[in-house]
Amino acid sequence: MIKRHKNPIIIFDMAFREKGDPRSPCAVTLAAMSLTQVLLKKMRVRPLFMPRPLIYGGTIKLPQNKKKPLIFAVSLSDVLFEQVQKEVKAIRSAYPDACIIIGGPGVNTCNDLKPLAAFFKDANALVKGDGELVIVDLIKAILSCPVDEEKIKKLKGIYFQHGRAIYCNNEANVLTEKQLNNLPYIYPFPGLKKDIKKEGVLPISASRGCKYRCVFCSHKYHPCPIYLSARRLVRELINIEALISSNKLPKEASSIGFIDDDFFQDRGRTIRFLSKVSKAASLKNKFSFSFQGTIGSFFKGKRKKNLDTKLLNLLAEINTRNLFLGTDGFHPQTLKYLRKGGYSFEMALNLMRELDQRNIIQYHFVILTYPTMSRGVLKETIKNLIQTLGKFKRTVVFSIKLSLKAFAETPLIDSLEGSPEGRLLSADGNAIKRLPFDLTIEDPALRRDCRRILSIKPRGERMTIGRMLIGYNAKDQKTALSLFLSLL
Ligand code: B12
Ligand code: SF4
Repeated sequence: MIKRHKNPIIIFDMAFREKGDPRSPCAVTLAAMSLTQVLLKKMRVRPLFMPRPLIYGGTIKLPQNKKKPLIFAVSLSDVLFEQVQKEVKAIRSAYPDACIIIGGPGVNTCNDLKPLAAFFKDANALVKGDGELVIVDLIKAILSCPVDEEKIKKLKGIYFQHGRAIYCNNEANVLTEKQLNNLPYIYPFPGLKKDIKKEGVLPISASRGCKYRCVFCSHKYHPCPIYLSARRLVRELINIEALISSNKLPKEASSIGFIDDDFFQDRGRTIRFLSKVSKAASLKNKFSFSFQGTIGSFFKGKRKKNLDTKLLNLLAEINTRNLFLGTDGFHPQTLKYLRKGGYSFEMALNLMRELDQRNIIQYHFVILTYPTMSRGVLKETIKNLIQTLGKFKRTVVFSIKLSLKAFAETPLIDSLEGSPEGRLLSADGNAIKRLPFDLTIEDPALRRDCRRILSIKPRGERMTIGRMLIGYNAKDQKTALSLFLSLL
């Protein structure tokens, strides 16, 4: 019989941030939440969540006098490639016997895990795709004495090195919709409670994957999206309500933040869920919601030209705090370049008007520049942004960074097979957009001026060029954009 080390401590070290990112770090990311729930259900584990990585001064409080196996779970995103490299090194040097496993979007986008593993020599394993499918077996195999290599050989989407033996399977783990719906419900970890109190919101991912194919998006491993059903979502709300009532979750957990790529892509499911919430007073009065989505999903009909008023009315009926929309392109040419999901700039404006009339706050992500953009298009884009803010000043806010930064090429991107140039334009779905100076920009004057703008120091108290315009009201955003335009 294989002997196994018992009661490992699993440390989720995922609270990375790019320098200057104003958002406060959360210790329990959704990956940590979901993986821990599965681990708790299937084996005795003690999860710890690091709100700050070691390289940023984070510390870990381990139980004293008890030598238990340590397993570090780290998420890699391509933007933070170098930081994760440093963190993995720091973990290895502080805890030489620990087992380090890396997963996350940066691993999921890699065709071949072998070259990626070469950049993380201190890690023991890489996991590609939905971690819930392999995490338990992988950890059990690692804890076996000796390591259960037969078990590891059977796992998908794994790179594992043990002595001289290397196991590499490049087929990503992909949950089926049924498996997604059978994942455990939210569990009130102390770290999660702290995060919810601090952020004032409980994040939920109600789907995996996206049906669109924007040019910059680099995190797809699901061939088609899968969704939590309306029924499961309602049950999750009932579960959350019970946890709040019994003080197991703070009251702030009633502010739900759906962080899906696009919550609205399956219209039937969305309408069913929103209708159920609007009809059940207990849910309608207790919860408020924010959603992430894209413009295209608010249109219906054969050619997707008609605004979906039923959907819009339901959003207005329930307590919708705000919508985060990946509008991205504020110029027809930009939308075309970005290959945004089948909508025109005019359709985006129509949706903004309808949301404005319903008094729904709308945050629009903006990608300001793209590799082949001309100076003229950049100027028109900024004019469009200013006009839009003027038209819908009650409800529209942009999430945009006015600095135009060079894109640091990462070895990870190099390893993407046959990447079209466009993929080098990175968008994090949040705010920081980068201009890859290493690609051809048609207009040499624009290139020169972008560099000039970058060197400008902030003027006045809140006038920011080269900073993120998040949390600014429409008036301040308008002023900053006008200044930016005057410099072009
Ligand atoms: C919400 C979100 C955030 C939130 C997270 C809030 C929270 N409480 O979790 C905030 C705002 C903090 C955030 C920050 C950042 N984000 Co973000 N974010 C997202 C978003 C929209 C959802 C992520 C999510 O929770 N998904 C649901 C969970 C369950 O899926 P998952 O994270 O992929 O995890 C699964 C697998 O990847 C795997 N896995 C993940 N980690 C690990 C670790 C181990 C050990 C194992 C075994 C498996 C495993 O198993 C998990 C379960 O199946 C995604 C887009 C998306 N839909 O994924 C972008 C996304 C992940 N973000 C991205 C980026 C770039 C960032 C930032 C780097 C931004 C920045 N410039 O600082 C930071 C990095 C934060 C970090 N520590 O990694 C990119 C990553 C691109 C890439 N290819 O690397 C994405 C894909 C957006 C995009 N389309 O470009 N983000
Ligand atoms: S950027 Fe958003 S909408 Fe576009 S493909 Fe990626 S997840 Fe989907």
